[in-house]
Amino acid sequence: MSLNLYIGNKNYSSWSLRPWLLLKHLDIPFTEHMISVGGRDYNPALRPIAGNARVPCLHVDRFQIWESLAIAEYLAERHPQLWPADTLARARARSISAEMHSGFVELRKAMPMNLKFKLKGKPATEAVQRDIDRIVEIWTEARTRFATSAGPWLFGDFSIADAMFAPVAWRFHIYNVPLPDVAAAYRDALLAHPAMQEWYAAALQETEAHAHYDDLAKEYGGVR
Ligand SMILES: N[C@@H](CCC(=O)N[C@@H](CS)C(=O)NCC(=O)O)C(=O)O
Repeated sequence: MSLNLYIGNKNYSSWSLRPWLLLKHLDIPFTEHMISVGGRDYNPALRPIAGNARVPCLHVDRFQIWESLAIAEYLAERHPQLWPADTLARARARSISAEMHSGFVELRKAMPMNLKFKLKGKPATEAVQRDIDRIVEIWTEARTRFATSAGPWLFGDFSIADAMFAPVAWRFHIYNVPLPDVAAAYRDALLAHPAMQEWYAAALQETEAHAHYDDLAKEYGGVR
């Protein structure tokens, strides 16, 4: 069986990071194909690669699986450890993964992933702060109520929920978002994951630039 993962630019494509991280975490061999994406609404060049004309898309042999959460579920069917073993913990992990997949639009718009930056930051608008507060609440509940094993992840052991929130850790880091201790420790654990560091190092090598993302740096006080 061959696995081919189509992803966007590592510097910008936060959706692509999620399944890539899961495959790396599981140490599953796969072939990576990078497609240039600029966050456009519709990109016809992606149609032959993914039914939804978006990346990421996993090709299992020649069968396409698109949408990051659907790819994660496909992997979890083969590697059940990607969801917590306890039924209620698993339900909570699914709730927060789905919430991440469909929500936090204000945070995403205001703080796009752009790994070449580490900015001074600025006070968040009310709507963005609401998203940040909700993420802090989710992380804190998972870490204090559900993380029963010694691992630093939301549910103790690394799960799909961690992959879903991984780009948020970069956003908080890039835009210098102040966090309470539990959330800050979890952000740092995510940033230190070897696969996150591998993605980051590759992103820094990329030369493609998109002004609509890069110009935001000025709004956030420039580089730290
Ligand atoms: N809901 C989708 C979102 C995927 C998405 O929006 N991908 C962006 C890149 S991060 C894309 O393919 N954009 C097309 C383009 O910019 O050309 C998922 O979870 O996979």
